[in-house]
Amino acid sequence: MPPLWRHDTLLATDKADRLLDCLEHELDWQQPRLTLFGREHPIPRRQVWMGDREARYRYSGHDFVPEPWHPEVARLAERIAHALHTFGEVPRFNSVLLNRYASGAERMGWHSDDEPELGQEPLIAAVSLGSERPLRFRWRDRRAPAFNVSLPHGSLLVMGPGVQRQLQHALLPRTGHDIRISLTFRHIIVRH
Ligand SMILES: O=C(O)CCC(=O)C(=O)O
Ligand SMILES: [Mn+2]
Repeated sequence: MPPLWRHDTLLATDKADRLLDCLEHELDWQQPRLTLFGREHPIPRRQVWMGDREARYRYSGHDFVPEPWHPEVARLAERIAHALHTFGEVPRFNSVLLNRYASGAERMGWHSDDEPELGQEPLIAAVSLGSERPLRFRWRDRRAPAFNVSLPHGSLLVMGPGVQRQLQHALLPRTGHDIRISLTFRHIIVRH
């Protein structure tokens, strides 16, 4: 698996349109509050955490109990597993974080998806729907310039081995953008 791999047309436009509409209206989008430098703020986007019941996850200091799989999202997870088959063994995605950005003002700050529940070398598969916005990457040690990866409607971006360890990513605010939904599929190590 290459570190970053993009498939621009995982979903044809009409399928991506239908999925965007379905997720926008059928999910119970949440806007949790997070504490940053001692002050509470609502996150600048909405989200739904979904997956197997035992795939619990701590994210920015909060414990998330996943919503049950929406059938369309479960189908998409299978579709991704199929697209990744050429690379050999693919983890079973047992959870997904869905992010909904109503406009270009909504965003996600710099981070790596490196929570211990994701294991040493996580493989994260991100599907983008709606307004095309770049995901910006920067090296943790600043050894090379930051760069953008463009995420078209219906595309898949896989962040493979080394990406979370060496890079951070962010969805920066931009003027003139419409709704965008991303689905970041993950494999959480379940501890009993
Ligand atoms: O919306 C995006 O493409 C980025 C989402 C992301 O980084 C995440 O869910 O961890
Ligand atoms: Mn991320």
